[in-house]
Amino acid sequence: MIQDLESILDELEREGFILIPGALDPEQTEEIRVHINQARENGWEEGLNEVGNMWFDSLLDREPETFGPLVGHESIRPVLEGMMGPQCQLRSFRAHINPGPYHQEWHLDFYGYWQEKRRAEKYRLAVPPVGVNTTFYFQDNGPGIAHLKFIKRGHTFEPGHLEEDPFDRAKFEAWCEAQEHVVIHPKAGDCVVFISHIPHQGVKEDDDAERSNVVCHYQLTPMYEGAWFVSTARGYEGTFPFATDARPSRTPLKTG
Ligand SMILES: O=C(O)CCC(=O)C(=O)O
Repeated sequence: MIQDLESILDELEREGFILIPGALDPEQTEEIRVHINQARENGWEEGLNEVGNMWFDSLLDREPETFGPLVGHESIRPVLEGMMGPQCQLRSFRAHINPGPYHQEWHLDFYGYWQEKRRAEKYRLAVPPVGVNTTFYFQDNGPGIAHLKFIKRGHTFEPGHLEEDPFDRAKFEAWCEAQEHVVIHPKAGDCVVFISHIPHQGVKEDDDAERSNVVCHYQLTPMYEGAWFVSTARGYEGTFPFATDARPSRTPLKTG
């Protein structure tokens, strides 16, 4: 339960992330953990990449009764609403399993953020798009098991080389390694809320540990199809979890 919302929002803005302990109760955590594993047994994954991340993009559509409650989940709703209000839009929904060794590349989910920000500055009415991740964990990521690492306040400055050489991974990794880091150890049921353009990296310290998570990406303004983001947008219909109809109800026109 969120106690002091304003200080949480301040921390998210200042540090680029916050950890909400116990966002899911143990029953819901277990139910979703089991369904993610079943999805793998069913062969529903989109792929397994070279750093050990298996991803699933279809679970919200396949099993909305299990996965739907994670969208704008009541435990994190005040944070999402406090940051974005009714314009908060679900951009994409992706589950992950790390079946074996896992050492994620340093990355920004919203790689194109700084590019879009520069673009927006050229136009009088344009505002840069921004993204927020809510990543739910289904196992304990304690020391010796796994962690999530951020570049300290890495949402406030542009990564070196990203503008001139966006595809030079070695340069980017070296730059990220040279920065100051913050390491966190989310537990089963915890949710990490973070600004989508903060550089981060998930790692398994114990190759044999079971590990899975679900990431809901939110955005504040619709982004054009080509914006450089880690996942593909779901589209428009049904993607505003907090919006209510703002139109005043119709009153008859006066005549005569
Ligand atoms: O903990 C992890 O494996 C990394 C999570 C991640 O990349 C994300 O939430 O976008």
